[in-house]
Amino acid sequence: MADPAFTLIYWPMLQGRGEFVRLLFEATGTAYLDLARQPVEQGGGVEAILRYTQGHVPGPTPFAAPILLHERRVIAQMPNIVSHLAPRLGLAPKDETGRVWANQLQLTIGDVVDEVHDTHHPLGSGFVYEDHLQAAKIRAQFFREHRMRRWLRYFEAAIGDAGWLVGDGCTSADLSYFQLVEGLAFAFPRAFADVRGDVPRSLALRDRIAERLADYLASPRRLPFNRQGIFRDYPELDGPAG
Ligand SMILES: N[C@@H](CCC(=O)N[C@@H](CS)C(=O)NCC(=O)O)C(=O)O
Repeated sequence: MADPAFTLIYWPMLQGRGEFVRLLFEATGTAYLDLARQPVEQGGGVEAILRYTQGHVPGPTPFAAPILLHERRVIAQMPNIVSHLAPRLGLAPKDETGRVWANQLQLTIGDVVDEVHDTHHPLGSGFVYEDHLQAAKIRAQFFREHRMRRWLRYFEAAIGDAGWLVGDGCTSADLSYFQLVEGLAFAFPRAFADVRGDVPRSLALRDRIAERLADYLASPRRLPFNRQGIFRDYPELDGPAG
């Protein structure tokens, strides 16, 4: 069989930012090579990431994963990868206004992802979680009380009567929002329970996407959320939402 046209390179043990890319392929039945999840002898493993981020491969060097290889391009930055893939996979709005809006939402989802990461790593990524604990509790409480409901209400208000974030069909932004909602529900179950009544359209969108992705979500390709990814279920960081 010919090699797939698309190669994703991402940390093999966690969903992280790579999952936002993976969902585009999985939702559209697009073949892709998940390179770092292949054996090292076949060019996979963490070594695949390092080959690119350490500049051992010709072309522009990405700073971090996720990385997409497509044709002769090496593309990094999660929202940038999504905006490259969406029109090619039938997941982009048809008009330019819609595409700009979808991209804006995607970048905003990236902002939320950064904030969620900082709830458990407020001092930066150079320390183990235990070193963050005191600051993480303060940061997570702030996120729960002042940010989480606000973020979710923002996306809720963007969902139109058709039930999608942009226009009248499913776009890449919806798939990424699904992942965000799932991640928040996993990481902050208590806070999420407080907020869910405010966001019925978000929950309906989440369920619709889950249905579309049912085969993938039940497959071993979908890694479970874990404490290495962006969304981590530390009970000491959960609590009431504001
Ligand atoms: N803004 C970038 C962030 C990329 C990023 O931080 N990737 C993490 C994994 S999710 C990483 O590999 N970090 C390694 C590093 O920063 O050295 C994006 O959205 O892709």
